[in-house]
Amino acid sequence: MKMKALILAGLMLGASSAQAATIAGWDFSQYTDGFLSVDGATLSDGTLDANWADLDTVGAPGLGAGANAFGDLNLGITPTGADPIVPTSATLGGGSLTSNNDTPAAGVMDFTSTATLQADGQTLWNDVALRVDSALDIVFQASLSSIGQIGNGWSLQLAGQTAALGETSTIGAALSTDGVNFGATQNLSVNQADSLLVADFLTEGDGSDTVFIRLSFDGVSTFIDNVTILADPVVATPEPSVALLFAGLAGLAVFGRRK
Ligand SMILES: [Ca+2]
Ligand SMILES: [Ca+2]
Repeated sequence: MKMKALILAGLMLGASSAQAATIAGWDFSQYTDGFLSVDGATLSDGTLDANWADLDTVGAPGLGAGANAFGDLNLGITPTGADPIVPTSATLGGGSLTSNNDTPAAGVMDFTSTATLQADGQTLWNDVALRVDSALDIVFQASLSSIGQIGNGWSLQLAGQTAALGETSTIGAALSTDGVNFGATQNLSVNQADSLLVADFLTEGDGSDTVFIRLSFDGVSTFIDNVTILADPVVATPEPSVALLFAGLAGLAVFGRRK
């Protein structure tokens, strides 16, 4: 019986989860309307923590406090006050984009859960999207390393819209596992409609606990919002030698109890 239980536990350890989780998400609501400042503080260093993460268990699960351990945004610029990236409520529909609202926590809690977000530690909540006005790159990093897991089936979802009626733009989305070498580039087409954009990286990045996704903008003014990086999180399987060691220790424990 004990051996059966051990085998069953081993099978469960190796099993993958059934559904993709939002590893890290950004709604940009920490930014001040019109300026790259965070929670009313002075201009930041061009980085922003994720404020959504399905696997966050601190306080309210899935968002706010604790979510920062799962993701970082790097704008690639040092904010100066006259930046080509502007948090703005002056979108075509006003305020945040609404596409991709229901991605976090598989729709259980969505990007409109602002009261919960603030109750879980976020000081300000501003109804803004990011407007990108120049040809530049922004890199989003998502990581499961804080909980010792790896991800398979990495993908990106975000809401996108051009800043002027009748305009079209293209966002290139590329994946990296080291933050240096990017590949598997996919082109996302943006138009005046607030639309869900998806880049599925299939097996690129499988088995990695951390991925970097670079968005390359073409210079046409474009809004983005509710950026999410998803994957199937899996408990990292020990190396064979480590697994054998654990099996040996388990055998010793059983033997010890029988004595
Ligand atoms: Ca939380
Ligand atoms: Ca927003």
